[in-house]
Amino acid sequence: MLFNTYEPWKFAFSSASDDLSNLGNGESVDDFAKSKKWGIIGVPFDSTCSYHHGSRYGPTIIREASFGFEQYNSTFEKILDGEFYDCGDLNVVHGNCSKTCDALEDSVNELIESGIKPIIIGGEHSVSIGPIKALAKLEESKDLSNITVIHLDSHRDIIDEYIGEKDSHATIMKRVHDLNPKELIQIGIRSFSLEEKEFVEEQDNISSFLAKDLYDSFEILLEKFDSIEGKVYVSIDMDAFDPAFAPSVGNPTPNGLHPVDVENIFDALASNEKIDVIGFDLVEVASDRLGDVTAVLAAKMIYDFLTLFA
Ligand SMILES: [Mn+2]
Repeated sequence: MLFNTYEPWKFAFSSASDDLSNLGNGESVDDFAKSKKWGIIGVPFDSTCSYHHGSRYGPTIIREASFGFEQYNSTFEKILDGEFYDCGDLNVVHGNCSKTCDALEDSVNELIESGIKPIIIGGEHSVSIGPIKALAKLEESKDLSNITVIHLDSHRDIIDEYIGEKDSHATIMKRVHDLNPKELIQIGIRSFSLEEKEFVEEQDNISSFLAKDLYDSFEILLEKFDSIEGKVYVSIDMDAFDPAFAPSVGNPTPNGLHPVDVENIFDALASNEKIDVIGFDLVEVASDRLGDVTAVLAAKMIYDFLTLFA
C-alpha cells in the first residue's frame, strides 16, 4: 500500500500491487529513467475549476472504461503485457491544492524509490505539479533543466496567478516553467490571453504548436519530436482534443485535436530511441457518468501509452 492512497478500483490489465515495497527488486534510482515499470495514481481532486466541475470523478470513470479494451491493442498491433500497477487514489485534501499536491509528490516519491514511473489520472490540471516536482528533485540540479515537458492542451495555462491564486488549473504550466524546463512543448493550443502569448514569445525554452498549425501540417510536429533527446514528461489535458471527441472536460474549446493525432504523437515518442519518458499525466475528465465518451477516450489514451511504454 502506498503512503497516502487508498484502492477503489484497478485499471484493466494492471499487475497485483499488494506490497509496493517489494516491487523495486534492486532497481536503483539511477536506472529509473530506463525502467519500464509504471504505477498509476488517481487524484480525485477538483477545487480550482472555473467552469465544468467533476474531474474528481475522473479516476473512477476512466478506470471503469478501461475494461472495454482488448489486451491486444490493434492501433499499435501489440499486446499490452508490460508491468504496471494501479496504486489506487490519493487521499486528497478537498479545497486545498497545495496540500493535495504535496501529498501526491510524497506518493510519487515512493513509486520512484521502487524504480516505478508515475502515471497520474486527474483530477484537475493543477495536480501535475506533484509528479513533476518529485521528478525535478531527482535531478542533480533539483529542477527540470534536464527534462523536456510535452504539454497537450487547448490552453497555455501559463499565467502567474489566476484570480489571485498561484496554484490553479490555469497556472500549472507557469509553475512548471518556474522549475526551468529544458524545453516546454505546448501542443493543440487554441485559447490564451495576450499576456500568455507575449510571455511565451519572450522565452527561449517554450515551443508552441497551435491546433490550427497542426491542421495545416502534422509533419512539423513529428520533425520536432525527432530532435528531442533525454528525459521527457508528458501531460495531457483532455481539452486538447476537439470537444466532438472529448466534451466532458473542465473547459471545452472548439477546433481541437483528433484522437489519431495523439496516437501519432505517442508513436513518434516511442519510436525515438534517444528519449526516456519518465512520467505521464492525463487530467481534466469532468463527468460523474459511467460510460462517458470522454472517459472512454481517456482510458484509450492511457491504454495506448501503456502498450507502447510499459
Ligand atoms: Mn486546458
